[in-house]
Amino acid sequence: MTHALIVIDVQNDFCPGGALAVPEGDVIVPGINALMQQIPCVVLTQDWHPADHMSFASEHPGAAAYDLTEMPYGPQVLWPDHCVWGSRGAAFHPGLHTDPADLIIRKGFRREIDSYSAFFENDRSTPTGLEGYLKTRGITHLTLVGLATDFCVAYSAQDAARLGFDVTVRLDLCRAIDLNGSMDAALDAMRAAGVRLA
Ligand code: VGL
Ligand code: ZN
Repeated sequence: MTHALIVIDVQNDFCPGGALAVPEGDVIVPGINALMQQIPCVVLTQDWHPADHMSFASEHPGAAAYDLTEMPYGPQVLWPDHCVWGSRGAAFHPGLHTDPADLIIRKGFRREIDSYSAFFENDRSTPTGLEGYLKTRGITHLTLVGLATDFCVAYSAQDAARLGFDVTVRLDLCRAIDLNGSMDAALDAMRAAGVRLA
């Protein structure tokens, strides 16, 4: 078996003090750095939006952050402006070791469509290319960690399982937003998809 560690969105805006702060988002950083030493392939993802991204509530007059809206591809939570490309908020947490990464993959860079998953945009069909990268390297097993458990980690884990990878999510190295029960729903969805929760 060949194993990769996928580190989801450990960026300043998802850590305390950031625009879309996940409670305790920063406490997982040392554990993730340590795990990088044990897995031969490390991939980092980076949420990377233009300043006028359609997932931002500020692009929808009258809408508030955390409202739900309908996009052509389905329901979409509207977020505070976050991870604007090139900004400090979009940078990795300064404590995260980025040198061990073989690949950094960016997502959410098209204005019209959000991308929670590291594999597909939110239409669930436009690929990011990560599947091809991992499969051409012969990687069969994935461990996922990062932010946020109930959005980008959960979407990535379900897609990875659907693509045939053996997937483990290290819940101790993830933290959640937990919006209206999204954490329980995400755990159920990951279990149903055959993801191992550790
Ligand atoms: C995320 C909301 C918006 C995440 C990214 O990384 O979980 N959540 N963009
Ligand atoms: Zn985002």
